[in-house]
Amino acid sequence: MTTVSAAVAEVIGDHTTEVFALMGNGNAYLTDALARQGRVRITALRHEAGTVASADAYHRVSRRIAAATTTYGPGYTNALTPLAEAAMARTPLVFVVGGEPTTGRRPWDLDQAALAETVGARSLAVDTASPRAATRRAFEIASVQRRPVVLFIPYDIAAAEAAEEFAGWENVPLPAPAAGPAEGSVLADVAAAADLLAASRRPLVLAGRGARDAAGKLGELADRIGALTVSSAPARGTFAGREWDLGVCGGFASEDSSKLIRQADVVLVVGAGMNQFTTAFGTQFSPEAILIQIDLEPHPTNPRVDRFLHGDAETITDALLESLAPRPARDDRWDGVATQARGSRLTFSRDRGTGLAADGRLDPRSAVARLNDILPANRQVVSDGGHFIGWANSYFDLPAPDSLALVGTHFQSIGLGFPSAPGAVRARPEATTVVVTGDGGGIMGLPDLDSLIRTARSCVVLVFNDACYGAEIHQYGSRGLHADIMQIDQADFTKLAEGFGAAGVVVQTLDDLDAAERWVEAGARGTLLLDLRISNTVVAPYIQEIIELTLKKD
Ligand SMILES: Cc1ncc(C[n+]2csc(CCOP(=O)(O)OP(=O)(O)O)c2C)c(N)n1
Repeated sequence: MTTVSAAVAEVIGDHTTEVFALMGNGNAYLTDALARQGRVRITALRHEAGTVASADAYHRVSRRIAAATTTYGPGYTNALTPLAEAAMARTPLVFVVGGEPTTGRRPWDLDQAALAETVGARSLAVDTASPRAATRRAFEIASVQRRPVVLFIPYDIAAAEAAEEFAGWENVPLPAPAAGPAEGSVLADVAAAADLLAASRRPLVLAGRGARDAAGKLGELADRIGALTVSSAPARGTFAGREWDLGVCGGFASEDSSKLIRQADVVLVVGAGMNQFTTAFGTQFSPEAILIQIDLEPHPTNPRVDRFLHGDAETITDALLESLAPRPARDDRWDGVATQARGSRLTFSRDRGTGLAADGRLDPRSAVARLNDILPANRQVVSDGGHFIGWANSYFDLPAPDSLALVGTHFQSIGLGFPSAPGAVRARPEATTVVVTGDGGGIMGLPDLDSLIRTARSCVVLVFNDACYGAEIHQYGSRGLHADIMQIDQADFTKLAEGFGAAGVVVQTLDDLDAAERWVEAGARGTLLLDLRISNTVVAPYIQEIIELTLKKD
């Protein structure tokens, strides 16, 4: 006999090789079936947040779909924060959860479908008649609509016999992707956008994660019209090694790059959501600049957009290339204004600090600048949220697109660094994974430091340990709010890492980073945690911008 859970597991195995799981009453038969069928790799997480966060990170890095699974009730609610993040980030994933019995709710059952809807996910429940078709439909909806889908297996039918399938679910129409403008109007928009780009004196191409497949063509387009290129933080690496690239756009841009970005008169924004980081809270582009956005979203994602082209990046870039005549190649793009951008020299014109800050603690800029030189070039970064994101985001070279997973930024959640890291490790096992977190977010996501250490072949954890919730100190402590609640007792993360079986080093001076050099020389194997005892007196420029904007509003 095939149980409902075994039928669901079969279809999961048809769609993915990766399942991120924590078991309980609601999914015990499913995890059993997955393990017995042996078609997927099951990565065990220690907190349910990690199941969904890892499936999300797996997709962000590999662009392939993964599944997550937890029990019902508290297992499910524990995963709601990363589920909201995945929905906001438009990450396709299937999250299989125990559901209320078909006979009705028990005292401890919640309206789980309503919770899914509240956080922006779709949901459906399997039945005994067509569990395979329902599971297939869940994967289809996730892929077509680019969103997480929660698939409930009602508790009382998890181990019941699954019928031979009948076509029921195939007859339920698949929800269409959100509609955009009609085809003819897109062509007219392409022609208008091409005219604007052709007439531009200082064109700039800004690539986001949605531009990955169009990266080569966008480079061609930039050369054809004499544009500079730049990318959003998560898309860093899109133009790696290209001349005339300004690195990252917005709050994490180097000062020199930022000045040039502000001089662009036409900005072609491709597959970038233009959030507050990319736009540096609205200050990154000249108020006179014309913004043209190409995106899969049906509507512009920022009110600054002047022209919107709905569609996929590659197709529309092709159409633009067809419409744009080459300009004579020039070594002085932007009429000579941008010659410093040649050879990407601007990206790392950064202040490296002097090792220690005035209070005697480590200067984070000096530490990341040295680590950028030490750590293997084949690397990917997984980042938690907090003040510290300014450091790795600004100072680390990344080799290729999708080398930075920032799970948490869409929902503005901290604490998802460790939970998402195992997913990134599974997606790119050959790279050294560099996980960056604060002491606040690190402690919040601590259970899955264990999962990370168990999973990673080559991993460095950087804890920006300033013994406080730094972002809050800078934003609210600086305005006179009581700061006691913003402090964190000095934690020793090396002891925590050792408890989970990894090596750790407390880093108080730049010389202490020699340990990282030795680790790399020895083959960069296993997990090394560097507990960076940084000063909270060095404030990242992007936070400075937030403070200044808030002060202006007050
Ligand atoms: C889940 C969640 N809780 C609280 C916050 C509010 N918050 C934003 S940044 C931050 C401080 C983060 O501290 P830490 O991880 O130590 O990094 P730091 O800011 O010190 O670099 C807090 C509490 C949030 N964004 N998400």
